[in-house]
Formats: sequence, structure tokens, C-alpha cells
Amino acid sequence: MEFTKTPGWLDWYAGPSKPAFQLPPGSVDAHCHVFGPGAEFPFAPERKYTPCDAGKQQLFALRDHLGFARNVIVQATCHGADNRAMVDACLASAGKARGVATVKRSVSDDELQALHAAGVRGVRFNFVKRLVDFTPKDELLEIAGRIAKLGWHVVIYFEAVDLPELWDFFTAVHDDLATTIVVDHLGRPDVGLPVDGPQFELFVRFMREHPNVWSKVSCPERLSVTGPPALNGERNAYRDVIPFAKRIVETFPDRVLWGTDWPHPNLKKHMPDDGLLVDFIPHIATTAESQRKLLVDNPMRLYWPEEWKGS
Ligand code: 0GY
Repeated sequence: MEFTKTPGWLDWYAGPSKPAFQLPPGSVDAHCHVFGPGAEFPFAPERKYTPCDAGKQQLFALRDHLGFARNVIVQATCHGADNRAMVDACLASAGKARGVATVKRSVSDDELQALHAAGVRGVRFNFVKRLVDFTPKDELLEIAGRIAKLGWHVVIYFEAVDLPELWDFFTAVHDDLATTIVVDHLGRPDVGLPVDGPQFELFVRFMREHPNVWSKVSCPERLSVTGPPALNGERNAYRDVIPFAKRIVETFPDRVLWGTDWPHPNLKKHMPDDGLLVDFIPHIATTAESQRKLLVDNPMRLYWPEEWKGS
């Protein structure tokens, strides 16, 4: 099947630089995707965008180039609840990738077991209005209750402006669930606002009051207003995001994850050099201990607990 990319869609950055920052051994890229390839794994009819192809071989090559040991492959909305591309990538990874799936309430126990065997350890619910229609609370709770029995967790994606409206819903979900809840990309704050202003304080409070909530401190390229560095060899990019991500890493060091977000869906103006993204890490996790927790201990505890002996 032939797919035509959404107009203005930017392909991932070819030939990323080598990061100056050396990742700790065993580091996990805990948020990335595969797109198709569409001819093999068709995009979902209900998708809100059509991406470029970005398959598992390219993802694994990037992992090795940047110095990561493992990936967590998150189901992207362009594949709906058809997890085949993500599952195929996990199975081909020789144990170096785990997955986060999207499932509907109609999913059978056998299907959940097959996803588990492939390496899936979480389900994602998306609350970003431009990407999907919301999952109703009763459906989310029903699915979350079933996957909790497999030891999986819940990943949620929302934008900061919507947190006040979603607060009661997420709190009820949190209180009803024994699982970890991982928030994508710092809850997408407006980094043009103060880091200690009401919008980001609400997110910090959300994490403080809900001890099962973790956050990915990822996607500076998506959140940044000031944008990438000038073309002068400068490697300190997306500086306006640093105070936000650093605050979360320092306040909740045992509940943070980091990922590239390769191949970077829906970026219309600027496609990041993934090597530069890795060089963002030491600005938000400034000690060897916090880097090890962010990149190794935390993702290993969540995704490979059976292999994790502690550092
Ligand atoms: C991300 C961000 C986005 C898209 C998706 O599944 C998706 O389509 O997550 C976005 O457009 O902000 O985490 O990849």
C-alpha cells in the first residue's frame, strides 16, 4: 500500500552527530517510535497524520550510533491500536527493546499475553486533542485494571493547558490503580511561562501528590520556543527547556525517564539532530548519580525488572 506523507512533514535527521556527552553504560532510550514501513505495516485508517517510513533497522542504527544499549518503543497514534510494527521491532531487537502498546477494550487476554511475550510492558492513553479522541474513563480503568495484572504500567500524554480539566480524572485513575503512571514530555508545559509559575507548579504538584506518577523529561525540541542552536558549532540547544526538565529531575530523581522521541512526529519547522538531543542530558541531570538514575536505573526498574540487580 502506498502512503503519501502529510504536507509539510519533516523526515528524521539523516547523519546525526556523535554526542559529546558519553552515556552511562546500559543507557535506555525510553521514548521512541517506529513508523511502518507503510508497505509492510499499513498506517491506521483513523490516523490524524501520515508520517514518513521509519523502521526498526534505522532505529537500531541510531541506538548504536548514539551509544544507547536499549530502546522503549512507544506505539504512535498513526498506527492506532494495530501494534504489529512496534511488536515486530521488539521481537527483532534480541531483548534490547521493550514496548508500550495501544489497546482497545475489545483486546482479548490471549492478545495481551502475546504482547507481553513480545516485550510490551505498558499501555499508552493519549489526551492530546489534535492526535486522538479521548478514551472514556470507564474504558481506561477497565484496560488499566487488566494490564496491571501483567505488571504493566500506564503512559499518558497530555498538554499542560488541559491538566486542570483532566486533574480529577487522572487523580481518580491514580487512586484506583496500583500501577505506575508515566507522563510523556513533562506534561508539555509552555516554557515561555515561568518555571515557578502556576502552570508548571500544577504539574509539580501532580507528581508530588501522586507518588505513582513518573515523568519523561524528553522532547526539548518540541517544547522549546527559542529553538535549536545557531549554526556555529554550539551544542547547548533548547536552553529555555532546561529549567523545567532540571527541576523535575532534581525533585523526583527516582521517577524520571529520558528518550529521543525519534523519528519525531509532527515537527513542522525544525528536525533535531539526535546527537544534540543527547547533549541536552547533562544540562538537566547534572551529576553522575542523577544521570545513572535517569538513563539506567529508572528505565531498567520499569521495563526490565527481572534483569535489574541495582547499581
Ligand atoms: C510523541 C509526540 C507526538 C505524537 C505522538 O503517537 C503520536 O502520534 O506521540 C506529538 O505529535 O506531539 O511523543 O511522539
